[in-house]
Amino acid sequence: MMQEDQGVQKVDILEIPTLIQSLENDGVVLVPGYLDAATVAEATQECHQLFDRTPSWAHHEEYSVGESVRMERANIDRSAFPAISSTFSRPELELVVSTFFGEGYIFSRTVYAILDVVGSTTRVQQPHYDKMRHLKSFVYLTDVTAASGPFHCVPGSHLATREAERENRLRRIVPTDDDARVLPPGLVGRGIPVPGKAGTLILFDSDIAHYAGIVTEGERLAVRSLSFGAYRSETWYRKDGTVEAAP
Ligand SMILES: O=C(O)CCC(=O)C(=O)O
Ligand SMILES: [Fe+2]
Repeated sequence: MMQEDQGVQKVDILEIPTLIQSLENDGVVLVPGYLDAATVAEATQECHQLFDRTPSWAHHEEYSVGESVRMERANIDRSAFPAISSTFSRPELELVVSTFFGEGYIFSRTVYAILDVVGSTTRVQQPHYDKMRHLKSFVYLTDVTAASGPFHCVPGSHLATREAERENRLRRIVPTDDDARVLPPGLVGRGIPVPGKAGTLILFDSDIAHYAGIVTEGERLAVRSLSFGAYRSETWYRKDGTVEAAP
């Protein structure tokens, strides 16, 4: 285990038991140096290719000022995008996901490449938890400081959210975007920034209260993948009774 810093534990990707324990206790853990400099550079090029010449298997999303491309990992052309595809296919990452979720886990199903710049405004800048629970693998491709809109979270808050969603989940109901912005009491204003060098991996349980910081200087490039437990293979519904298809 590496040192603790502002409440977010830093762990090596190979230290599975420590990593899982941090995820269970805190809902978040940091893996500095998950990607080496060469892979960061290669993944950065690949992101710009995704933004500028979006392949047919990827979706260029509406995104304020900045860029967002979503894709299913299974569809990624691995020979043209080796760095991004390998980042989310590494056996050591899969071991984290399989240990975390157990049988029926769904590994790095959906992948996003997102560029935030000065002036980017998105709903995820509001404190929230994610509607469909997942384990997020969030990799910074630029050095992220307080000025470049770091990820923020409230360590430990995933337990309160999980409790708040318990009844919904028993009935396989996902909350609305608005519901997922009503945080259990005591969490408001308690988010801490999670800065990191390019190549840092943040793993978090999406039940944690979290939000994106606002970029005031420079830009923040990041790729992320969503992994799920067996529950994601069931049919989930919105509150109005329609089927929830979103990632
Ligand atoms: O961009 C960020 O820092 C947080 C984004 C977010 O809400 C998420 O990945 O679920
Ligand atoms: Fe989120």
